[in-house]
Amino acid sequence: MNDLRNVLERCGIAASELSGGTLGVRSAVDGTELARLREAPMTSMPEVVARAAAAFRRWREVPAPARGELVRLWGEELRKAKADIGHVVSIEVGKIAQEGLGEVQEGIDICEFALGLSRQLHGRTIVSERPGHRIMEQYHPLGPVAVITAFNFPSAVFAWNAAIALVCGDPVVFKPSEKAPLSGLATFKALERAIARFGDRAPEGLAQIVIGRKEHAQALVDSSDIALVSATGSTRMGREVGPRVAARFGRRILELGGNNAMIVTPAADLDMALRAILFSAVGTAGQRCTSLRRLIVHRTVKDALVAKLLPAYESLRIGHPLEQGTLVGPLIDEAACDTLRHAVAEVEQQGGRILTGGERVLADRFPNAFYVRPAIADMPAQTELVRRETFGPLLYVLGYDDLDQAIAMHNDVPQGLSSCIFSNDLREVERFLSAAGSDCGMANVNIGPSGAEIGGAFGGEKETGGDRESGSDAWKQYMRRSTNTINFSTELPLAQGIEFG
Ligand code: UN1
Repeated sequence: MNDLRNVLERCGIAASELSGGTLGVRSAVDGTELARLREAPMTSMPEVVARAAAAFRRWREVPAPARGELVRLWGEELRKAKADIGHVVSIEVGKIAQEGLGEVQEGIDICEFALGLSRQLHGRTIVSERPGHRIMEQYHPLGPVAVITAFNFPSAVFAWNAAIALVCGDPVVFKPSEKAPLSGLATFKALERAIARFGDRAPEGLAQIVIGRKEHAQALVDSSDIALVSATGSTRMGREVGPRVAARFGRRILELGGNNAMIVTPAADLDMALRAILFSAVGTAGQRCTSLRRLIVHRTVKDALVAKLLPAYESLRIGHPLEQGTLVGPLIDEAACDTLRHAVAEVEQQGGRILTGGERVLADRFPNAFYVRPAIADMPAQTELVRRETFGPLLYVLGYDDLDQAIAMHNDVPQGLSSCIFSNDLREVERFLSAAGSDCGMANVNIGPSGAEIGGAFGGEKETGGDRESGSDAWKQYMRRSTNTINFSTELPLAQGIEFG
């Protein structure tokens, strides 16, 4: 506990900030209360938004490459604080050390990406049908961006959004998950240090954090001064946020549920598949949006693969996430454990069989925390249970006979985030990547569905929300496009050849 206090202090969070409030923060590792943070009064929400709107009017006039300097400094601060923030993530949400550090590294990576981007916010030049005319497009800053994040990536998802928003000229208002506000706060403090180093060109209110709950998020969602709401969480949350933002014609980026699958064909390297399955199904205790949940295996290799998987699952070291050798930490809380236990109980009701795992473990050592043994369930078909996202380490195994049948099964779920195929057969791989293949936002070959790099666009289709964030051209959603037609002739010809008068 004292150790954590020191780490938090090095992250810029004073001891006085950690007590006296109404938002209790618990460690997923052992259930101890880490802090009682003060929530932003609801009456302050209009001021928060007004400050962001005022900051926007100044920030949009700072040239983009100068804005890039700010994210460069943020990246530096994150580098310096990497071990500390990673530690906070581990203690707060229970990620193993490597994954806590990896999360901060995603933040560093996106800062570097955004720095380069700050000199590449290009529009196009378009030929005009009229003589002496030219058409061009420009991308302008959009306005304040609200970033609403989930517990499972309490640091990185804020960084993905904020780094891009800031170089695009948009102030940010960050509402971290109430289950993981400390990791968010530590990441935010690093941004504040960067802003202090950046100096006067950063307007007051450029980056704000709102510690609070659902109603705080709702106030941002409903505010017409918030130009873009980027929200990560459940499909249930997205169903509420999407229509509310749409009702005021705001923009939104929704990153919702995933039900990610791997197809393993007879042409797969099974040992590689095995390693990929382990990381993507049990990493972060199965609590990534991109976690592997469905294994669709050709019947000729299914038994062989399962025979390799079972001993690997049974030897997984489950425990305190910061102990050497631990591969699986705790679930976030009791509710998550109950959901998993219910799903495990439903497996048999739906004609399946639990092959291993699913039980709570370490309850003696950690009576107030929730560790489970990762589970594998053999399912006769893609039942209602399998089609639903259960946010934990429960992997369904399904058999298939031909690839098109496997792809149909793969796509026959409401979610569409990430997917992959293990095969060394070019035809199978290309079929999976083709228009008739995986319908997900991400489709991988010979790697698992999780652990995407920041350089690609991240997001998915269907109930995942349909939007993209992070790399590639996802930045365009954080800007508004202006199409400009310029006449440098002495005539005034009309488009479409129209004669007027
Ligand atoms: C999430 O689970 O919300 O691709 C984000 C991954 C990570 C990000 C996951 N880079 O698994």
